[in-house]
Amino acid sequence: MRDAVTSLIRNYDSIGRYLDRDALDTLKSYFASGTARVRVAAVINGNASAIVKQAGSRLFEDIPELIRPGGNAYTTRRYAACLRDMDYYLRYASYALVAGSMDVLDERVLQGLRETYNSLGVPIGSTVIGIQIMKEIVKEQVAAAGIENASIVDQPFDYMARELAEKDI
Ligand code: CYC
Repeated sequence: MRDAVTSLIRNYDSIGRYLDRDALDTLKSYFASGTARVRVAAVINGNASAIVKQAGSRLFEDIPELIRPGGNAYTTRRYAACLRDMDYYLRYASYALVAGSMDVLDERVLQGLRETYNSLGVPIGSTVIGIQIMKEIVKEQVAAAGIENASIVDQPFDYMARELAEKDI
């Protein structure tokens, strides 16, 4: 698992070079957004269960078939599994935000996930919508907390959504 700094060092070490201008710019922008990253993580940590609950309600409002007989989130067990998955996405998004790297998402969340979802009939399109809804809720809360530089929030949610959806054959 890597963060923005360890990824950079690893790349430069592999070619035996000192950190050049590009590397220093990357580092500067990571450190400049550091306070915002930590503050966003604090907003997520402090509101995680409410965010997941609200996102679930919006998702099932938008796509009510999911919780009707035959829907993938029908039955209490699957409903709970769906909210649990949303909670995973939120928690790992907060890690990726702090790390300034999507590596943790690849390693801990996305690896093999599509295959699992496909074999269980979990609809990927609806999951992607759920991830986007969570992103919007987090952005609302981040804006309400007066955090500037909040553009960093999109990245992990968009990354998970894209990786889940795009590789769908
Ligand atoms: C199931 N979600 C699963 C399963 C895994 C994950 C492994 C199968 C095993 C289980 O039921 O627990 C996902 N597990 C993860 C992830 C991690 C992990 C991401 C990384 C930390 O360890 N169904 C819907 C909605 C969606 C949904 C669109 C919620 C957004 O209709 C989710 N996931 C869902 C459901 C199941 C599931 C309903 C249960 C499916 C079943 O057993 O039939």
